[in-house]
Amino acid sequence: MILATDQIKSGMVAIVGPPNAGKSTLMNSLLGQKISIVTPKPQTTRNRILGIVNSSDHQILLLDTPGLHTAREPLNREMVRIAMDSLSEVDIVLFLIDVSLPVPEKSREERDREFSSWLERVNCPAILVLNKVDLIDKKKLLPLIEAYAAFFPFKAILPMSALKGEGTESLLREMLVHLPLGPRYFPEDIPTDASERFLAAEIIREKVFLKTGQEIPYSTAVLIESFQEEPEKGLVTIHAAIVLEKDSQKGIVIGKGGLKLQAIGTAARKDIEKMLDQKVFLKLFVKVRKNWSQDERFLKELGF
Ligand SMILES: Nc1nc2c(ncn2[C@@H]2O[C@H](COP(=O)(O)OP(=O)(O)OP(=O)(O)O)[C@@H](O)[C@H]2O)c(=O)[nH]1
Ligand SMILES: [Mg+2]
Repeated sequence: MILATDQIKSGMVAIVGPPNAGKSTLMNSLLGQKISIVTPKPQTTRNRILGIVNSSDHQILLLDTPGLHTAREPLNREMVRIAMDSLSEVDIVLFLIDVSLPVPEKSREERDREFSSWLERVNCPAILVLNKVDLIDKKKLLPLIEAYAAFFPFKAILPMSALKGEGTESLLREMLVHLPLGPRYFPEDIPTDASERFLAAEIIREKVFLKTGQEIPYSTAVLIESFQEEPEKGLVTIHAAIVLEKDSQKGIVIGKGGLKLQAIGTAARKDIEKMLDQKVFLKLFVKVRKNWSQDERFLKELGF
């Protein structure tokens, strides 16, 4: 039984906002370690990913979510559903936007309508995070803050550079003001509930995003086919499939003489070794599953 005296500030905080705003970067920055993958391409995060921030007097369960956008395709609709569901299941919503993105006058109304339709779902304290302030002239901040304060009753509007870790302390303080008292839900030494298999697949997907252009990232899924640990050798052997949508995409991912796939494999192996703190033997296969992102059954296999 948990006694009232054991209670700390604890609860769930969803990080939501448009694609590429820096949600995953912020989650990693608050955690002090990399759990969520980050790339310069929008729609990198596809699932809800838990990151657990611990201290003696609080435990914050951060949920990194896929970017909110107007989605038509089945995979994107699932991603947006995951993010939207998070809005009504948490104690605090961090709504994160990229303030370095210019919004042309003619798109402003549309953008505001879109934001309103997302914020309508929020029934808990919401904090607006103005991210990427390292990229703008600080003089632009005050008018932005005033405009957003009139737009929605945010509990706070905080400038931030998630990349540089600037503003995270004020954000932490603000979150603690609005978090309820509760138990410590997870042991203190666990940074996420995601499995090592899931995180390994995400790292491989990140390298595909970083090393290929155009449509390939959005046509890529990664399935871990086997994950074998040999503790006595300090070695983990992972077989993973990079799943593409069309035959014509295979050559692009494999590259001339297999060089592209090799580069993806080497970069992924290094990060997975860091995560597991063990030597890793990573074997990548490239497979085609025609139009997998439209295939409800395959999306279920991927955990949607
Ligand atoms: N200059 C600058 N770049 C940032 C900042 N925060 C994030 N970025 C960059 O913005 C890009 C997107 O960051 P992510 O953290 O992947 O963004 P996201 O909101 O999780 O994106 P999705 O998962 O695609 O929705 C990456 O290239 C980051 O390095 C910031 O404060 N300043
Ligand atoms: Mg992300």
